[in-house]
Amino acid sequence: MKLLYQTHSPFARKVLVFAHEVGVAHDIEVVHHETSPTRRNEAVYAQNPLGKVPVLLRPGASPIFDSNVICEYLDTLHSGHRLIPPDGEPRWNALRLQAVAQGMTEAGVAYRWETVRRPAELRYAPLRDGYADKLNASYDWLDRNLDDAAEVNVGHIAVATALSWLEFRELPGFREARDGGRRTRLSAWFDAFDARPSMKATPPSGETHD
Ligand SMILES: N[C@@H](CCC(=O)N[C@@H](CS)C(=O)NCC(=O)O)C(=O)O
Repeated sequence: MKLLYQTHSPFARKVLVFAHEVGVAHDIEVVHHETSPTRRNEAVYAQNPLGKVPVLLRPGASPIFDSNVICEYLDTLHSGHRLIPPDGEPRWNALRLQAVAQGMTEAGVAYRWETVRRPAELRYAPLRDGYADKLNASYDWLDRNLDDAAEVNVGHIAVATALSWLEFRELPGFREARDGGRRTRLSAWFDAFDARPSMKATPPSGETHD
């Protein structure tokens, strides 16, 4: 299989960390692609009408895209412990956690448009502040609600890769709360997760090309 990837995409990294965690990374050839809504990448558009990575190319089968869907697929390729719990509260907790992570990453991308990516005269500060609110509220929610005692699941992978990217891009930080307090539980959980071999094997790097 080939994974259309980007070394600085949190969504693509989520998929690759997942692949490492379930033991299928050795079956995947990682191919870096630059993508941006302002710079069309024909090779990516040929596989995904949204022009976004990650995309998983399977021999003799159709491409799969969106990190959530690729993770679902990868979870069918192994016989070990499922990282997407099949049913019950563990499933809803894992998927809810993944949804928060997706939303944080999307808010982070949007925040960057309003701070560094858009030409200065087109930036809109209220929108930037609105996205910062979403990030801070999500960090607070995670500090209270992250099920750090549960077995590793897709939600944990999504949150860890999101937080790592938010820190890599120096976006509003998750360690310090706005009232000056520290989100110690979330920080400790992240630092422990970040030490896993799957995270160490997939360090983020590179700049965005718009
Ligand atoms: N919901 C998608 C988001 C993927 C995404 O936004 N990828 C970014 C890279 S971080 C991208 O390729 N953006 C190009 C664009 O927006 O045109 C997923 O979870 O895979």
